Amino acid sequence: MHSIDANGARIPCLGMGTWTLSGEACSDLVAHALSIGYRHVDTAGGYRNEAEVGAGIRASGVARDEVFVTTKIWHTHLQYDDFLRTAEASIERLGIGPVDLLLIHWPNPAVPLAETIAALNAARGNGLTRHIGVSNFPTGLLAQARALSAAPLVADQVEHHPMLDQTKVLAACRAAGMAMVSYCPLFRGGGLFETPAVADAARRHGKTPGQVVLRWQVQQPGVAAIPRTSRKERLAENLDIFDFALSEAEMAAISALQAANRRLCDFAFSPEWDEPA
Ligand code: 1BO
Repeated sequence: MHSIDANGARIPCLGMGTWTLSGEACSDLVAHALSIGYRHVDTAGGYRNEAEVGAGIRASGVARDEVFVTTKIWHTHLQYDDFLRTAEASIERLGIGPVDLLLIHWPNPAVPLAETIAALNAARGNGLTRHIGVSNFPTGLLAQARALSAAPLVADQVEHHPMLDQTKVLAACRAAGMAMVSYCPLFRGGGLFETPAVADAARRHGKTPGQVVLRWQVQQPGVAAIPRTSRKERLAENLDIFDFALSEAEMAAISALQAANRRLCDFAFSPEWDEPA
């Protein structure tokens, strides 16, 4: 598995997203993912499945230090004490010791960023996490967060797929030595798989459209992707992207689709996003 070196963190460039997974099915799927080679699992307090994700990791038998585990703190818990209490509760629920990466899940303008970044650094200092970062931070907020943080931020996890222009966030992450981690990386069901850029590349390489899109993700320096699925066969399909490469022309044709700039995850509490490049 290829990894990204990001300010001291080694982040496997393909991970398992767990948003919407729950119960025993979640634990089973996490254990299965690790058994077939996944080494990066993403969860969040807001997903309400940390206990199940932790159980799956423990059940897999894969050594803890071989798996890169991320969790995130929901935007309603960003005040200093609340943040630390919430982080401790997440670690407790996971039951696997410190996580590898702790993220602020969404910014919250009602809480001074300096206060939350101080708490994030304290969580690292207290040994709750090895590395820290942010999620859903557009470039302006990312710059502020970096300036406020004593420890380096290692990732910004954002929605990213060929139908959404995240050129500016990716450039900012690269300039800062950070990884950009793509959630909703496949834009599945949104018409992307039927575009000639994706469908033709899939035919040429004997791969599925989903594999082509994931390959497009991880072939970009500094990008990791965390597709989610509830199906075991899809887990295997998503992982099978390291035996082919897209040509420069194929990468460019898929990247050109970003002009559509369609976002799946936009909520009342979302920050003001970057304009397309
Ligand atoms: C609302 C959750 C978005 C991805 O973590």
